[in-house]
Amino acid sequence: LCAVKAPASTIVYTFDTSQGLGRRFDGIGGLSAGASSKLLVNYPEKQRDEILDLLFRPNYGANFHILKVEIGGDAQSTDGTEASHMHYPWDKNYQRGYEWWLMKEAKMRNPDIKLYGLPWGFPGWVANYTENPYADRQQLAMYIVNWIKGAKTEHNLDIDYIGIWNERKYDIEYVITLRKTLDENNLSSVLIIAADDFNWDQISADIFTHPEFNKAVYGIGIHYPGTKSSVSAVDTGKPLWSSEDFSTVDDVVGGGCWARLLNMNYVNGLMTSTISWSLIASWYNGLPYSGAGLMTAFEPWSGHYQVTTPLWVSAHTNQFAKPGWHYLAHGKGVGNFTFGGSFVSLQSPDEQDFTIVIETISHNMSVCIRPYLPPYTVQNQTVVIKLEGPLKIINKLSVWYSKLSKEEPSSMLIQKTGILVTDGQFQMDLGIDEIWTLTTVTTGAKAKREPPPSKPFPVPYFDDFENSSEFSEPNNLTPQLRSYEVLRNSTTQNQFIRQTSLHNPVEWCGNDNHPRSFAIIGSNDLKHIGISVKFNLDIANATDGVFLSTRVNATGCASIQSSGVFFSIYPKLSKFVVSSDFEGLHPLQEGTLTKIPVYSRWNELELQVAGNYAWGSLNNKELFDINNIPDDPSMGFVGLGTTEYGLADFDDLRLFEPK
Ligand code: 147
Repeated sequence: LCAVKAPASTIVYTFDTSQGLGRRFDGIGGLSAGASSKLLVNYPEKQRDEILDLLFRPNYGANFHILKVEIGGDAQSTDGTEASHMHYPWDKNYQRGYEWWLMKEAKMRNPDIKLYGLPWGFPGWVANYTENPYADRQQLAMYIVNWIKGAKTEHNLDIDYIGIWNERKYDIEYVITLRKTLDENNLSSVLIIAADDFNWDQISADIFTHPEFNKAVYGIGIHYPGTKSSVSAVDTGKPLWSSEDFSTVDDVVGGGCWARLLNMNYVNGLMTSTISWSLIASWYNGLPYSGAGLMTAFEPWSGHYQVTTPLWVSAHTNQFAKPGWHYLAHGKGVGNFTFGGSFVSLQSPDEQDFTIVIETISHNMSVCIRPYLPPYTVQNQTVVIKLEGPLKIINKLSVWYSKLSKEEPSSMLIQKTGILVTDGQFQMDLGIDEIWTLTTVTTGAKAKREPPPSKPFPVPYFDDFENSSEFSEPNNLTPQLRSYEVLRNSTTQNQFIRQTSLHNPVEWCGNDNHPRSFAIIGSNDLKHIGISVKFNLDIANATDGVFLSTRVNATGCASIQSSGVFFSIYPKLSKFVVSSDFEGLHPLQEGTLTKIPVYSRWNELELQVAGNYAWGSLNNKELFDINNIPDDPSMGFVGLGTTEYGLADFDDLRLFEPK
């Protein structure tokens, strides 16, 4: 005999707009920050367009409402550095990096998408070479306003929202100064979200105590709130946002995490926007937080990408509700089901469209990277939904369905037969780990894409940077400390890359203050590998030396702790050092560069590593040939850099099998 589990009793849920609505919905978004889009820009055009369509094109894929981007600060911001628009006080350049490009691609596909900028770090000068960016508040405000103005004048992009300093302290006086400076520059439409940190009560208290600060702050944005806000935050009356959330690997559980957040951030916390770090995991696999995006694309050389669960989860909300819609009131279309799971409902401003999003994701299928998720249960249940008041006229709802599963392939964003609503009422059987969108919107669609197969990073590899646009970041080469960009010699027309920053930035990591600059390339499993590059130090403010490395095993905020093989040359000291660590604290061999001229010319530096052997040369003169390379780490990225503050030019970067 099989015991049939008694179904949980049917509960009736009433949805009604006649007593008023809930908060304004501000939209769901993704973050391109921390060099998270580094590899995307380098994809073949066909796949690049497919990916951008999947992210931004309305009624196609994720259909994001908000694109939040880093305002580059020449500082490590998770998986690399992003370039500043003002490396120096005298410098202004709005062609660097990939965020301008990404914002334009997003706007091209969806002119209604909202843009939000936020700095992680800053070039040192912004803070007068202190660690405090608020040392000169007006200078910082102008630096930010310049970025917003550059977006408009150089790219015709209107920035909608601007932040303070990612996950670091805000300064009340600065926020007021920023508001004033925006207004003085005809940018009153740019709204301040503060302060992208972790504490609802601190900023709420400051809003209540400082009237000018209160006026300056449009909305409160908090990171990883665990679906909760606070009484004081709600009492400010300001829009409350989860302005960074998720950070979870984009597998099924990541999808479950994202589905739960998109509903519960409003149900539990009255948050009207949720923004994922990251939009797309488009940095090398093996860098920090690999795969923590709403989809993945880290193989520009093959064109391979992965359309993952969280992308389709996004579509359940994003295709069927828009910023400017309103949530229904709690208890009248927003809430928790008695036997687990949650529902939100949204209505368009003209009251013509109506959408319900239901999720019944179980605890183990919805764990995010942070914060801790207390246990809860979800059961199979039958629910009756009663549409009352003005909603009673609805007689049909389109249905989109997803079922998350670890055992079987999940079915994502499947259109089901529509529900016929009779007398404002219908019944549904809800299973576990499901997402349902019930909507009057009829434009929903699911894109179908066949990405090409995955391939390893290609070796041999060569880049002379002639095919990059000037001021862009070098393809694939990912700066970890300070900034590298493509430049053109106006006489010879030769393109090369330059390490551009002269000082430590105001850091975001808080531990990577180091005179070396550093950029990596390849893949984290390169074992036996050669790297060579041309370099030129015949420039003003040049560094004292440069280096090559292999088996780089620490990146992101941990870059300076990397082990591996590091071959540094110091032409002014006429010296070279081979060390087993980034900082050169563990030398394996040292020697002199006697009689090898380095200045007033391009030079060639080469390093090869195989097993415990390493050999290196400068301008084809062998400098060392050693056999005591440690076994550990046995593999890693390859890299190049400068040994000191200062500029250096590089060209003709080559990776090859060791000879
Ligand atoms: C955030 C950053 O803002 C992102 O750039 C990215 O690094 C992301 C990765 O999860 O996280 O930084 C955080 C780092 C640590 C915590 C929260 C946010 N934490 O431990 O609570």
